[in-house]
Amino acid sequence: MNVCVITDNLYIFEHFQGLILKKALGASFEFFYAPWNKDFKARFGDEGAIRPLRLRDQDEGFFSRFDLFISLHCKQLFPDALVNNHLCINVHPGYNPYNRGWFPQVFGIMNHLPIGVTIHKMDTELDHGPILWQKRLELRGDDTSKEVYERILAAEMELMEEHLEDLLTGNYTLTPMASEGNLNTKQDFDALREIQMDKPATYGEVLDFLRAMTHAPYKNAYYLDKDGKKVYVRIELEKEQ
Ligand code: 0FX
Repeated sequence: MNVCVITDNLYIFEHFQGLILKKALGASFEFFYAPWNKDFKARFGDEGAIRPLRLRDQDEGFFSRFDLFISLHCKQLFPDALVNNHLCINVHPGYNPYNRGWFPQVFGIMNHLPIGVTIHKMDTELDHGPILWQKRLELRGDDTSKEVYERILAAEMELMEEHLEDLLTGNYTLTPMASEGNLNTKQDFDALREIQMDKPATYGEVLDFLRAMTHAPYKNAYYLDKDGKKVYVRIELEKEQ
């Protein structure tokens, strides 16, 4: 079996490589990243263990080389011709159908929606399609986006470790999504960043917002000072021992 893995996430790429050594059952894997991913370009170049590939420039001649496509935090949209005619599986850092799309835990913390990971068959809509396996994670009282995201990455790899053999041998059932859920885009995230100083909110809403936007080293939430300069805001939480 020939498997095409497309990823733009270094942690996942490295862990997945370890996983296939243990669980790959003789399948053959090729790895690709988005050509505009500068970090991968600098690290792996054009001919390394993972290579640049612009999916929308590919045709059936390329797609038909593979029996299975896996998106592991791939930052490119899969073309319709690919998802409609080939088995494409997405590993998504959210608990579908809640918060499909961008940064699921950020919106999960803010809007009190379930958080977790989902492995699903892809269709032409974003993070959409029948579910093979998923795992829900609990939100802790002192979590920010960063802590939750770290647990999400670990849970994705655990779920893959548990089910890679099943995936490669076709040992799974497809469960339709319970509903369409909701979808967030990068623009939705960017729209949250500037704090509207005169917007009324409860203390609870403000804390949830800051927990959701705290993810070092990223500078997410900010307000403008009297000189029009951005002042970035992060929250620090410490639970009693
Ligand atoms: O690769 P990824 O973990 O995931 C994102 C989407 O959330 C996911 O739904 C999609 N399938 C995938 C292709 O892209 O994203 P990341 O590595 O850019 O960011 C990881 C986390 O870091 C994110 O969940 C929140 C945080 N972050 C990231 C950026 C770029 C911020 O808080 N601010 C930022 O500006």
